[in-house]
Amino acid sequence: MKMSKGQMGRRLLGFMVAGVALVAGGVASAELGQPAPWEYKLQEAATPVMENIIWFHNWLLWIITIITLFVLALLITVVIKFNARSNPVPSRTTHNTLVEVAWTLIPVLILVGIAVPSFRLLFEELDIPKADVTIKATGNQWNWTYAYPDDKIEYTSIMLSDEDRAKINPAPPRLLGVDHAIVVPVNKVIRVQTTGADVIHSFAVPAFGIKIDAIPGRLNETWFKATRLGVYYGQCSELCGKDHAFMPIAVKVVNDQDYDNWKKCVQANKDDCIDLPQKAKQSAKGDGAAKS
Ligand SMILES: [Cu+2]
Repeated sequence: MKMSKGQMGRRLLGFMVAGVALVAGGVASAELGQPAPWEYKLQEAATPVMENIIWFHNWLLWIITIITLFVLALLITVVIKFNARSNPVPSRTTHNTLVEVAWTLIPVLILVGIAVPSFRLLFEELDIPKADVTIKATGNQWNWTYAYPDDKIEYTSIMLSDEDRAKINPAPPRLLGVDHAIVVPVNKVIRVQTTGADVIHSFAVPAFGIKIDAIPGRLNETWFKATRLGVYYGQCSELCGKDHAFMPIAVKVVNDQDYDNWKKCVQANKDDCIDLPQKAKQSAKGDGAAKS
C-alpha cells in the first residue's frame, strides 16, 4: 500500500495523539499513594521530603538533558566539520588556555549545583525531627509486624489474597492491600524504626519518599510527615526469599480524632477498627480539608 505524504502525516499525527492520550489517561487515573498503569513518573508526593525528592529528580533531569544535547552537538560538529575530506590540513594547536579553564570550571560549577541540593536533601532525610508517633516495623518472612511502643499496640499485617480482595468494595489494589494497615495521624512527625526478625527486608513507601533496610539485630530509623489524608502503599524492597513480592505495606493517614479513636479501638481489642481494608477508603474523604 502506498501512502501520500499527507496521508502519512495524518497517520503519524493520529499515533501521536493516541500516545499522548494514553499517557495522559494513565496519569489521570493515577490514584494517590499507589502505582498506576502506564506510569512513567515518580508517585505523587504526600510528604515534604518526597516533594523535595521530586524537585531534585527534575533538576537532575534538566542538567543531564542539557549536557547530553551539548555533547551531541559537539560530536555532530566534529563529524561534519573536521573529517578528513572537509578538513584536509589539520590544525596543530595543542593548548588553548580559555577552553581549558572553561572545561575545568564549568563541570565544577555543575557539580556544586548538584551537590548543594543533594546534601540538603540527605540531611533533611537523616535528621529526624522530634517525633509525635514512633512505629516499629519488623520484617518477617513474609509479612510485617507493626508496634506502637508508646501505646502498647502491636499487630501483624498480611497481604490480602485475591479472594479476600473480591469481598471488599472498593477492592484494595492487587498485591498491595493488607488485612491491617498502619494508621498514622496527618501532619505529624512519624518516626519509623525498622528491624528484621529473620533476614534483611526493606521498608519502603514511595509517596513518602522513604526506603530503609530492616536488618536483624539492628534498629534503623527514618521518618515521614504525611500532609495528605489517604491510603499509601509500599512494598518490601530487599530480596528476602520466596514471598518477597507478597509482603506489602499499607499506611492509612487519618485526622487526629480518627487516630485517637483507632488507638482506643485497637487497645480494646475490637475487630472493626479503621486499620481494616473495608474501612480503608472512608477517611480519604475530605482530603482537602485536612491539608495545611
Ligand atoms: Cu521482605
